[in-house]
Amino acid sequence: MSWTLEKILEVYNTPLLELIYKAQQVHRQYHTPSEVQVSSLLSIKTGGCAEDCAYCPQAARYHTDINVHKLMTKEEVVSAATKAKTAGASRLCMGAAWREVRDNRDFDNVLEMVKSVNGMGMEVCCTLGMLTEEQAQKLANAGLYAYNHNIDTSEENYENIITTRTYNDRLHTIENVRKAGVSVCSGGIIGMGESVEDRAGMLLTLSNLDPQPESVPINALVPVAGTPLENQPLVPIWDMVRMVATARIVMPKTTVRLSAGRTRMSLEGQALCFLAGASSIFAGDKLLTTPNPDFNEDMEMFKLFGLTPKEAFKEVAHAH
Ligand code: SAM
Ligand code: DTB
Ligand code: SF4
Repeated sequence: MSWTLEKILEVYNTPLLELIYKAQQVHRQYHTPSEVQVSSLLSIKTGGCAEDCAYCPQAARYHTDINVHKLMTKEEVVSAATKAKTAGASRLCMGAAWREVRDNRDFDNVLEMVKSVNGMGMEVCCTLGMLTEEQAQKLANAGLYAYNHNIDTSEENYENIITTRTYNDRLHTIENVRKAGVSVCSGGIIGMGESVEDRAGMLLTLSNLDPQPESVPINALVPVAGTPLENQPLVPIWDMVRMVATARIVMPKTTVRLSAGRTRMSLEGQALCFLAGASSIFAGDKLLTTPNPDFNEDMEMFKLFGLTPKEAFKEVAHAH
């Protein structure tokens, strides 16, 4: 099915309970409703980034209170991965505050980290900024499972959020990841002051990728002091539910991740997001630089809702 902006807006604006019901129907057709993919985030290089992403505490130009550090060692990464795996995460996502990957020693070290974590039987994901086709291939050869590269918002709204690169730069990296045979993870953020059309526009771009991304993270902005978006009001949970449900309906096979912003969501709110088709979370008490509910809290939530963490390397159950 090929979506248009109008059709996506119509889905987004469906009466709320009707929308959740429709999304849940699609969800059950393509996914096992009790399974949730659990990823753990690790910031392997924090802060000092040259880009001007208005939401980001790691951009060097904003004065934020974060613990800036250079690239971690492989040993530090393996120890963090072991902890995450023991706690129940099947995927480790390593993030670096880089504009793009450069062909230097740091990149060679990242390739070694990917090999090690893959060797532990975990799915390895990286988010390192822009990549060339060759770099994507090197990551694939090292055993990379997925690459995260968000488009963040609509094409029209992009320059209001980021000026140091273009929407096309983003799409180009996603293409390079695809060519290397690595699973694509791409989504965005709501609560940055965007319009409903921008939200639908972002989903339109993602749904038009061929094939559609295997995973789509939906983040609620975490406003960080010192960034241009520090005073943005809290995203209503209903917007999050609508966004998750719409992503679920327009990209039926995709894993929709209820990503940043969960510390300010109630359990009831999160339950509605799972009903609306979210089937993945970031677990562990830290996202990249900001707080997240801790593992035990999330396992309690899973128990309460009757959810179980999905094993590594298991395909989503596709309907025929
Ligand atoms: N530098 C790389 C890049 O930009 O692709 C990788 C790391 S970057 C921090 C990964 C993603 O985190 C961004 O694309 C954005 O969607 C999300 N993100 C960053 N800061 C955020 C915030 N304050 N609230 C919600 N999401 C955020
Ligand atoms: C994604 O979409 N969200 C994650 C992950 N991909 C890399 C990052 C969220 C970051 C939230 C702000 C922070 O902790 O710095
Ligand atoms: Fe840098 Fe990524 Fe943050 Fe943008 S989102 S400032 S590219 S770390």
